Amino acid sequence: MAALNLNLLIVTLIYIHHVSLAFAKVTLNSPLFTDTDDAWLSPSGEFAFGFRQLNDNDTKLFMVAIWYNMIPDDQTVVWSARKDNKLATAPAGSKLQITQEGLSLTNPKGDFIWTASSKDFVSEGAMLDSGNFVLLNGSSANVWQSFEHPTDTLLPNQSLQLGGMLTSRLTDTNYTTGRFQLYFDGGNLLLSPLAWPSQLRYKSYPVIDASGNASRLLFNISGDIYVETTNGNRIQPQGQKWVSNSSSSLDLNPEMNFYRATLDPSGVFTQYAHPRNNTARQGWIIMRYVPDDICNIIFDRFGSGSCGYNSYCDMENERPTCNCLDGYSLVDPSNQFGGCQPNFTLACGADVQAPPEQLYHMLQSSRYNFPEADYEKIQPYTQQECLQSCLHNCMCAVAIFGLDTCWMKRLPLSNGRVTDVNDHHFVYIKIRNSRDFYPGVNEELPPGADSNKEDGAKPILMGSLIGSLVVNGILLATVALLVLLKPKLKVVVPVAAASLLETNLHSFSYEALKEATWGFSEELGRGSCGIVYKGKLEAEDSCNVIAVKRLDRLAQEREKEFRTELSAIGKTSHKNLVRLIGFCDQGINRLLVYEFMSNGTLADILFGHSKPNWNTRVGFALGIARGLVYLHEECDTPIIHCDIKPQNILIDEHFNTKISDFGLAKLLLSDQSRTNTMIRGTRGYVAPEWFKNVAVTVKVDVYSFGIMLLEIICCRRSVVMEEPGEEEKAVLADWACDCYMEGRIDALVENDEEALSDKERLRKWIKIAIWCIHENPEMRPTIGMVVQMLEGFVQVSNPPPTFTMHSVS
Ligand SMILES: *[C@@H]1O[C@H](CO)[C@@H](O)[C@H](O)[C@H]1NC(C)=O
Ligand SMILES: *[C@@H]1O[C@H](CO)[C@@H](O)[C@H](O)[C@H]1NC(C)=O
Ligand SMILES: *[C@@H]1O[C@H](CO)[C@@H](O)[C@H](O)[C@H]1NC(C)=O
Ligand SMILES: *[C@@H]1O[C@H](CO)[C@@H](O)[C@H](O)[C@H]1NC(C)=O
Ligand SMILES: *[C@@H]1O[C@H](CO)[C@@H](O)[C@H](O)[C@H]1NC(C)=O
Ligand SMILES: *[C@@H]1O[C@H](CO)[C@@H](O)[C@H](O)[C@H]1NC(C)=O
Ligand SMILES: *[C@@H]1O[C@H](CO)[C@@H](O)[C@H](O)[C@H]1NC(C)=O
Ligand SMILES: *[C@@H]1O[C@H](CO)[C@@H](O)[C@H](O)[C@H]1NC(C)=O
Ligand SMILES: *[C@@H]1O[C@H](CO)[C@@H](O)[C@H](O)[C@H]1NC(C)=O
Ligand SMILES: CC(=O)N[C@H]1CO[C@H](CO)[C@@H](O)[C@@H]1O
Repeated sequence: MAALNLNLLIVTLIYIHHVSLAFAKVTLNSPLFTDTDDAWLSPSGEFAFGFRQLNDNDTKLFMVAIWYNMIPDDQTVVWSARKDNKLATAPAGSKLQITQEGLSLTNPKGDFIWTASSKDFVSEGAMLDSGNFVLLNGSSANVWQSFEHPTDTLLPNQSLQLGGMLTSRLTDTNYTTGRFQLYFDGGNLLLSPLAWPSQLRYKSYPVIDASGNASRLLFNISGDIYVETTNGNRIQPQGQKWVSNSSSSLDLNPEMNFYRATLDPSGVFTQYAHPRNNTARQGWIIMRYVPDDICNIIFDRFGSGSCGYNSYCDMENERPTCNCLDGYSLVDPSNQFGGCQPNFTLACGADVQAPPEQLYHMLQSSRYNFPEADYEKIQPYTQQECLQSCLHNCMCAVAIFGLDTCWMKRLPLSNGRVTDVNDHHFVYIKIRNSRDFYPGVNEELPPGADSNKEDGAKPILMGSLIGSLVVNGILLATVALLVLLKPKLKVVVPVAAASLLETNLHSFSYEALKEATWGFSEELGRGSCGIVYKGKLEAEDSCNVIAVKRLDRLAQEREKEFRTELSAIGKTSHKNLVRLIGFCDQGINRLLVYEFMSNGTLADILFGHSKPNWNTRVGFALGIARGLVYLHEECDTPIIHCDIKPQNILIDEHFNTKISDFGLAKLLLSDQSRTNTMIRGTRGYVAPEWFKNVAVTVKVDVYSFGIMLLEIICCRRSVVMEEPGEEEKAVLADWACDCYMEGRIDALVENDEEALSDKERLRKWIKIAIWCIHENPEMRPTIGMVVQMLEGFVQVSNPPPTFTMHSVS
């Protein structure tokens, strides 16, 4: 809200200092332009008519408006030009002028944006002290007046005729037409939410029930507001918050106060007062309003209700406010009525096959309800059963439990409102766990969580939103990194090809990277292409840890390709790929700057002291496969990794797998003989076609993935020196094929209870791995197919028995 007020202030401040011309009457052909700050003022100077810049510096758009011109700091707009009930916006350079035909707004090219036309010839215009802008004919009769085309506000001495209506604006500072309308229908004054863009009116609420006899709504000159009926009666709005003059202390005095009545962005029709003597600077005061409680009045099967979707309405300080559910945030942060969205994905089919307990928790709340969002009502049911059902149902976003009944609710949630707090109303919101996907790895569960899985107890976290904050923090950090990198670091002027500029890669100077890595002092590891160092990029108010890879010298003819290759890598962006932040290409130095992954490589984890549990490994395999699908099938040009192995898979702090070093193998391996490559230690992962005279395709990665999938399943390296007598196990691929053919896959995961209890998947995944390591590349599935099989969407046929002959030499 502070931001909104500030914006309002900025806009109004601009205007207050510049309005200069004062005309009571406006003659023909004396135009106003957007680029001057002139306006047409009323004789007293109280009201002004002219251009107002929309609160948006980028696009420089303007509207035509009437505003209070004498209230310092608050030049409240009371009218704006609308066409088909939509705000007429004018680009810079537009012109507003009165001609014989009427009032016209034209863009710099002379096209009409908006007109107020009259059948009579117009001879002049006038901004009146009442706030009415009028066009007059030769005998000074009104032929057009702004009072007859109200937008969202009525002023004293203005009336709303039977065909008229008020339509709210979107927010206090955004004059685009909003969601509510006040209008006459069947002789009564009604309020309805609107369905954009057709402006269909949803279910209406009577603001003034005149038994069908209303003839107009009058804001009389003394400041009172009522409907006049056909037979001369006056009927006040009905509601406890609409105090009428006679019955109470309401003190109407137009000599002392300005008045206005506005259909607010929230849908509340409110009468405001502002003292004319503004020494107190207290702003507009709410005098009275109708309906009393819009939060509960607006209710329909269609539309979002009084607030936007996924938010609930509450009356606070005489105003409705819209609040997002915990874990949700505003779709448009500047519009509290615009609805909320979850901070996480919540959808069927969007998840890996992990138990929902590991992905979500149910946050308990109590105060509100969404009466129209139910899709299931289960009765009788217990509270525990209710929240379990919601947790396990991918469609369920919120569960409400009362007495013995469970209501399951789906998105988008509508008609959100606060309910009376009682002991029999429980709200459970499904929220994504912070440690994306596999908290089981990390035994520390947040406080209040019940970690005992055996008896079916559930991780219900009370009030803990740390999760999404952490995830978002990381997102923000990434953005901040990109934004902050620029100013402080010595960025070498890129002499790069246009293709590199399309990426977000930063070109670093060698000196900058040397400094960032403390002179290449902290070695993180040695890969096939070079040595990796830890480093830190310091920006104004943050610092970011990076990994800098210093590449071995490239062969002469490869130098050219370096940038081409980089531009392909630089454009990649996937959650299972390590992000390349920038590079250095200076003299003989070739360095790559990556985001730093805190938790080492898959090899460290897989072959380390304690085995990661089965579900974690399942997640690892799926993540890697998805990253490969992206490289092979979703990039502009397919990227073959050529060196898939656990040492090249990094793990971030949320236990997501990230493929690293992609795209480089091609660059770096080609000047070495293939024999060398094999000797370099990736033996066991290399597809047989490397040794033959056939083209190397994306299928080499599928082969390596197959080997790695076996390693992930079995938690052991692809080739090990076995004890005498155990030689059959030395080469994992052969051993796995043997075990599969002989029907003893249990041996592959000996003692891994979790894997053994997921036997179906175990068998299927071993079959997939065997298909992946088929001798003939054409027989191997594509990685996209592999993902579908891993996820269980596609049947896996039995691999042919020839596989038993498979061998890595
Ligand atoms: C007003 O809101 C509309 C709809 O959200 C948006 O397109 C427009 O840019 C906003 N205008 C300003 C000035 O913020
Ligand atoms: C908009 O532009 C004005 C004048 O150039 C400037 O003073 C103001 O700070 C800008 N506002 C925003 C929000 O950028
Ligand atoms: C101006 O309008 C009034 C009312 O419509 C009409 O009586 C009068 O003749 C018009 N005068 C001129 C000069 O058109
Ligand atoms: C009020 O409106 C009437 C016509 O609707 C007009 O004749 C009168 O001059 C107005 N009074 C003031 C003070 O503006
Ligand atoms: C509305 O008009 C009808 C018929 O003209 C009359 O019977 C009824 O009393 C009127 N109601 C009000 C509230 O004036
Ligand atoms: C305005 O309405 C109030 C209350 O209905 C009434 O007392 C007052 O006389 C009206 N003023 C005029 C100018 O009609
Ligand atoms: C409305 O209130 C004002 C000031 O309290 C008083 O002068 C006026 O007579 C009242 N009108 C009615 C209709 O009660
Ligand atoms: C405005 O109010 C202040 C104090 O309330 C008073 O001193 C001042 O004279 C008033 N000004 C006018 C123009 O009434
Ligand atoms: C996510 O949700 C939390 C809690 O509702 C909120 O505070 C935070 O701003 C949201 N973050 C984003 C990036 O939407
Ligand atoms: C450096 C680092 O963040 N290591 C973490 C890796 O993951 C384990 C388990 O979640 C953490 O305990 C380590 O702190």
